[in-house]
This record gives sequence, C-alpha cells and structure tokens, in this order.
Amino acid sequence: MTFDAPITIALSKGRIFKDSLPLLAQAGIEPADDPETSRKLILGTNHPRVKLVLIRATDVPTYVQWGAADLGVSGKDVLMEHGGEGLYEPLDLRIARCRMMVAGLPGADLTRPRLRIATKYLNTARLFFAGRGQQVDVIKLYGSMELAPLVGLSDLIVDLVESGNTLKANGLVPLEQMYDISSRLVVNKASWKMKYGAIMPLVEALREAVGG
Ligand code: PRT
Ligand code: MG
Repeated sequence: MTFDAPITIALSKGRIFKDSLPLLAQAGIEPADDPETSRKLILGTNHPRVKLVLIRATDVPTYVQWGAADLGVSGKDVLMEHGGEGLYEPLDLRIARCRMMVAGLPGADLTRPRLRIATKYLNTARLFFAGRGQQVDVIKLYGSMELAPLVGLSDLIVDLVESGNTLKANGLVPLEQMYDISSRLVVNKASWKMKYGAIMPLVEALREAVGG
C-alpha cells in the first residue's frame, strides 16, 4: 500500500493489540517493536507513513475523536459508553469478543424498584434500564465489579463476560444478556475526508482480513 499522508492508529495493550496484530499484518502493517517488552508509547511500523500509539482501552475513542489518531481499535463496550461523537465505525473486526451482561447473586430480583447497579459502564447501564422504563441507581466503579453484590454495595452489576469463570468464582450468575461485544475499527471523521487516499485502502485491506 503506497500513500503519502501520515497515518496514526490507536491501539490498547493486551487482548486488542494481540488480536489486531494478525489483521494489521494481513493489511501489510507490522510494528517495529513488541509492546509487551518495550515501554514505548509510539511504535513505528514497516510502513514509513504508519505509526501506532499505545493507550488505555477507554482512551482510544477520545484520541480518535480529537484527531490525535486517525484510526483506532476499540471495544463496542467502550464505544457505547463514549457515545461515538466524531467517529465513524466502518468495520466490525470480530476480535476480543464477549458479552455485556447483568449479573448478580442467584435469585436476585431484577424487577425490584430502585435497583442499585455497580458498573464502569455508567451511561450504557442507565440507558439500558431507562429503555425499559426502569429507574435504577448506578454506582460507578473502576474495577472488580464482582465484589459489589457480595458486600452489599449493589444489587446487580453490569460487566463483560467471556468464559463466565470470574462470575462463577465469586458466586455470581449471569441474569440477562445486554449486548454482544466485539472490537470495531473507528476513524476520525475529518481524517476520513482529508486522508481518504490512505484510509480507504487500509479499511478495505482490513475488511478483507476479517473476511469481508
Ligand atoms: O485493563 P484496563 O483498565 O487498562 O482496560 P480494559 O480492561 O478495558 O482493557 P482490556 O484489554 O482488559 O479490554 C479491552 C477490551 O477487550 C474490552 O473493552 C472489551 O471490549 C474486550 N474484552 C473481551 C474484554 C473481555 N473479553 C473480558 N473478558 N474485556 C474484559 N474482560 C474481563 C471481564 O470483565 C471479566 O472481569 O475479563 C474478566 C474475565 O472474564 P471471564 O468471563 O472469562 O471470566
Ligand atoms: Mg482489563
């Protein structure tokens, strides 16, 4: 792929980086450093015009929204919570898949008035319960949501579930599936227009890599 515009792609370390690597490789982009061993936050690639920035998963939509990165890979959970302002979401990369669920202690009553929900997905949880006319109190946590019902902080949690092992290990059960989650390619809206000649072939190569 030859193009002149400089392109910055935002990725988060961990599963998104690992699962994005083979897709990027199929699109002809390979990082010059291994982020697991390097402390660099900006990685060059084999492509002279493409660099990667490594940031927190929850910061990816923000970097792309403000044009600090032209493209990014972000979980749908993070995108829903962010709101998606200033972003296009042209491609489901079908990686880092899981489900967003309501969970709690076995027998928890989902219809009780004024349920307390602990989650890091404040907006998403509020919208979900409001959408079915249920008024809930949402408590913001930054991690270990599973603890909240065990110590009486909340009735329920809204969290991501992959194998279900974390819930099970803490005596919790999935009560309701909210959304199927996978990672999406996001593109800054201005970059899409200004750097169309570079972004379009990249998006198409990635589309091919995920299988159309
Ligand atoms: O860790 P950090 O705070 O920096 O950010 P992050 O936790 O958002 O990053 P990361 O890399 O853990 O997750 C990035 C993205 O991966 C998320 O935004 C999701 O879109 C996606 N993803 C896919 C997951 C999972 N699967 C997943 N299982 N993110 C988190 N989990 C957690 C889950 O919440 C549970 O507590 O892993 C735990 C284990 O899940 P079980 O069900 O397999 O036990
Ligand atoms: Mg994490």
